[in-house]
Amino acid sequence: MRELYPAIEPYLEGSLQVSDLHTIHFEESGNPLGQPIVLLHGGPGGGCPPFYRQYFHPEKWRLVMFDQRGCGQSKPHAELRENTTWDLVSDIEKLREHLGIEKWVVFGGSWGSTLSLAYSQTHPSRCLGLILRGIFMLRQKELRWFYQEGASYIFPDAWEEYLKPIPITERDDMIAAYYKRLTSPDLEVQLAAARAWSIWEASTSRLFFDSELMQKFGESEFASAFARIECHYFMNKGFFETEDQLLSNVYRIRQIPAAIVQGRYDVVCPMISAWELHQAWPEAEFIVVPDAGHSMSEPGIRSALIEATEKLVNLIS
Ligand code: STX
Repeated sequence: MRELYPAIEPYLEGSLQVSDLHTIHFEESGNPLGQPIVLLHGGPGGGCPPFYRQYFHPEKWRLVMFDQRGCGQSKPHAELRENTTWDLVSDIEKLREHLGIEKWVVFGGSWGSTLSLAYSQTHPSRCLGLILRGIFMLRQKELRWFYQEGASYIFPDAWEEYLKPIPITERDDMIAAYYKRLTSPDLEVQLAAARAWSIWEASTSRLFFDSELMQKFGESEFASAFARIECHYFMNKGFFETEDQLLSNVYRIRQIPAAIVQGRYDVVCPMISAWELHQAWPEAEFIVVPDAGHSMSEPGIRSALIEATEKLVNLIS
């Protein structure tokens, strides 16, 4: 089993204005002369906690992390305007150019895998490699499973709490019902919905219940960005042109060295999506962790990610 690398501090932090409205916060850590890698966090709306740095060998990598529009330390907080997948793809390019990086490895889990696929399929020549975890392609069947019916059969107790803010008459479309509340002018209504939405995801992310995660997801700052931004992207079907866009465009990235890491018991992003991606992209290394759920902190996932990252840096160096 691989353990996290020791905690490190960034050697550079900054913000980049990416539109009239949005400024994103970024940082660099590790080795300024190492292989460049960009980490795309989940949600959308999840932000980058400092421990994410510890997945990367600090002498081998030049790690770039940033908070996507509206979350973490990016401003304005929880903003939904000018916030689409394609805005984020263009932010990644702006950041790459700003930092003077020609090509980099792209590392992303969950929504981070969605965005990694969208980015690499748009700018394949900028990608040295891809490490994807907990595959999510934002299709209706994935949203339906987690937010409407499916995951509810595995976590009926947590589901009860997720149902609570929504009256019975509106429960046939939970995402739409949540969207209404998450964008309500009444901030109390917004916050109650944001907390319940976020706690549902925290309750189901791990094989074993984690009270620390529950606490973080229940905090109002975190929950309002996470829930509002996720729900906004899901209402808009990820801003994709077709349901299967990320699968149909795999041909654009097949030549890029890649690893797909998936927990067998991932309830948030069930393995069917990783499996379909693997079938469309047999060249990518496919690693199924037999005793893990969704979270990148689970021991088996953590270990597989560190190993895949180590293997890739040796391949490209
Ligand atoms: N959203 C899954 C996702 O991307 C459907 C995600 N879930 N939790 C996270 O991201 C964080 C741990 C980044 C908050």
